[in-house]
Amino acid sequence: MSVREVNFDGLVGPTHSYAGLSFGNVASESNLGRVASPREAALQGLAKMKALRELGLPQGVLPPQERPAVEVLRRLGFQGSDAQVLAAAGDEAPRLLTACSSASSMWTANAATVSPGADTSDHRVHFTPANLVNKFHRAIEPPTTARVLRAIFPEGRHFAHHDPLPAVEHFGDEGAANHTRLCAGHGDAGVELFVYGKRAFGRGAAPARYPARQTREASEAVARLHGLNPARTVFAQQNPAVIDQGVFHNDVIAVGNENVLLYHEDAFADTAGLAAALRDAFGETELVLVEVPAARVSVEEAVTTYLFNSQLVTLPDGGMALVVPEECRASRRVWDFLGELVDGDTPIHRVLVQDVKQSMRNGGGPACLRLRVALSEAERAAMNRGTLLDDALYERLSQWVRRHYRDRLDEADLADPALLEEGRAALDELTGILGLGSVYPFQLAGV
Ligand code: SUG
Repeated sequence: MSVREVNFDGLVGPTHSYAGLSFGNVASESNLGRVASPREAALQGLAKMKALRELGLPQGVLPPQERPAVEVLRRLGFQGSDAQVLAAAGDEAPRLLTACSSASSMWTANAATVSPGADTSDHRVHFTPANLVNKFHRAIEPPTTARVLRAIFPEGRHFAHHDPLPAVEHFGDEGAANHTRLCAGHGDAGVELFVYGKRAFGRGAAPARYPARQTREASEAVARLHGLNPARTVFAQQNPAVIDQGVFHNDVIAVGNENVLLYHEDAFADTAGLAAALRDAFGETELVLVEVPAARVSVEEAVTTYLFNSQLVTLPDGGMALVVPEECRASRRVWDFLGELVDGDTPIHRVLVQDVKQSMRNGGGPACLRLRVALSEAERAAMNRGTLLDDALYERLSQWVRRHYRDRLDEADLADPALLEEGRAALDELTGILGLGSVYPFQLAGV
């Protein structure tokens, strides 16, 4: 098995907080103002990475971003020393400071869309960082995301990097959260499924209450940039009614792996049309479509438990496991459903429960926290391997978190210049640990 899927999880950053920044994301809005524990959040994330590695799966790490984003505050007119910029923003525009402090880059499913070499016309792995224009606190992520991805996967023979799409709503792009790759095996040419919330210019159906964060035009542009085969590329609209119930990304209501797609009955605008298009694009290979009826799990239960925001992974000895958040076990109906699923006749035979509560309270489940990159042996050899988790790196990162992270953080702490300094010291050490070179604004200033 020379091509393997590597999950790159985002390490939670030292400013993790509950700021109610994501309109349309029910958990984010309802936890506004709760005291957060950046340390616990980062350790929960690391524990998940370790658990996946213990299943025998390769695991990677993506670093957090520099926050508060002082350089963004400067672009918005705040002046003086870094401490003066923070103090002025905290006084005059506290919500702006909060947005510029979000640790939202932890949700690396939104970092980029990735197409492996088996799907692209030049056989390189293609990366397009998501522009995340729908939310200001996330729209400031792409420049650092792009630098980090380039530092890990050097542009050249094996890897191709594109610029994020133009940063306007017309091309709203949320990355892999709305992109699923289906294939016989990770090394085989796949079918890439792009799910969008609406068409630009509001043609056709669109949600009424909450925003559609991904446009069809954005998905089409990414597919073109990556040189995907049109016969093996499928575009499908998300059901606008579920966006209005809090399904702000498709990965909140569907998850796929190899030849299996697990999805809620109400996930798509035209499920029958999508099933036919996928079967057509898949050709000979057997496609397993597992539809969860609304009568078994309601959309509301899907949103509160994040059943579909689980990681569906192929185990080294065959068969698939579903890595679900603890909230699934707390729901009798969802837990019963999972019991039946693993005993049933789909390839999914195992459930692994992970506690990622700190992230869940901001609407980020296990699948949000990881970016999937299928890599051949040669590609794994060509990448920066310092980001691949082994026992030693897990230990080092856990200690690094314990040394640098605060145990509690609320909004009032964000203007504290000591927090900025602590964060920079931590990130400077981290880029050394991961062997990334200089990727942060504070490291690049004056270079
Ligand atoms: O973009 N939450 C993130 C959650 C992202 C989940 N990702 C996927 N489904 N793939 C978002 O809405 C909330 C931050 C706050 O409110 O403090 C936030 O950004």
